[in-house]
Amino acid sequence: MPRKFVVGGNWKMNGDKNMINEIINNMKKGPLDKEVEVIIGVPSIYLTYVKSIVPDTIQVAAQNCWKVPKGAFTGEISPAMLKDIGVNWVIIGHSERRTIFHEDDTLVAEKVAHALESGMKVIACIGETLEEREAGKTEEVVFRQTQALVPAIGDKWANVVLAYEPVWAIGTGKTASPQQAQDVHASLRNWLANNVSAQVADAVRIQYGGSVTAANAVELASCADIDGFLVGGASLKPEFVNIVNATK
Ligand code: G2H
Repeated sequence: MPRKFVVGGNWKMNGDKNMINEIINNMKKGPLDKEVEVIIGVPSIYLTYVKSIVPDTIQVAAQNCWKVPKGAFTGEISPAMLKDIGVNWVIIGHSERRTIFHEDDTLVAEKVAHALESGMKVIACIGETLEEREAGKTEEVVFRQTQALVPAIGDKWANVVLAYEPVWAIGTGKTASPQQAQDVHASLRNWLANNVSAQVADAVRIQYGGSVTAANAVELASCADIDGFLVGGASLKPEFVNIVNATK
């Protein structure tokens, strides 16, 4: 079965109500390719507001969550709370969480496991730093990050999208070339075939993330193993519509 193209917008810690209204109005005008799954990652404080103004065709994600349902974890939100307000997707393990907030492979895996057990869908992020790429360790790093997720995901791969985001390409204006991205996506799929199953390798969608824009999206989208994007800066701009429509 062909993999459905999936484009996520990761607003990060950006936006206010005025800006959100503009972004959503622009997406409503679109038109957005109906064959593409669209998920916007919204700051937690605006999730309820965004849910109240988006059409059902646009799904909403949190950008993080904690690893248990409730308790003394000041400042955190749980998958149970997200589900309570109708949010079914969460981005976990973004490199900004891993780097700035020191989330390691183990914590990321625990969060993924709990989110999936709670019935949520997860965009799980992986990717190497520039130093790791230059040391020839790209595959070692992304395989290690993915390996940590395997027991956490168990048999719930249908509810997971992998986002390959080379850290050196995030918010830097430096995009991985289509060949660089395709090579890593193909290696990941091969690793999944050998370490999980051929069925999972074939079915799981792998997004590319890192300075995706309307100008580079079409070429990246034409690569065989790139099944969508996780878009940061450009998801706040009107060009997000063009990125969603990159396979048209
Ligand atoms: C990578 C991406 C979105 P940007 O972090 O997750 O951001 O497109 O701004 O590089």
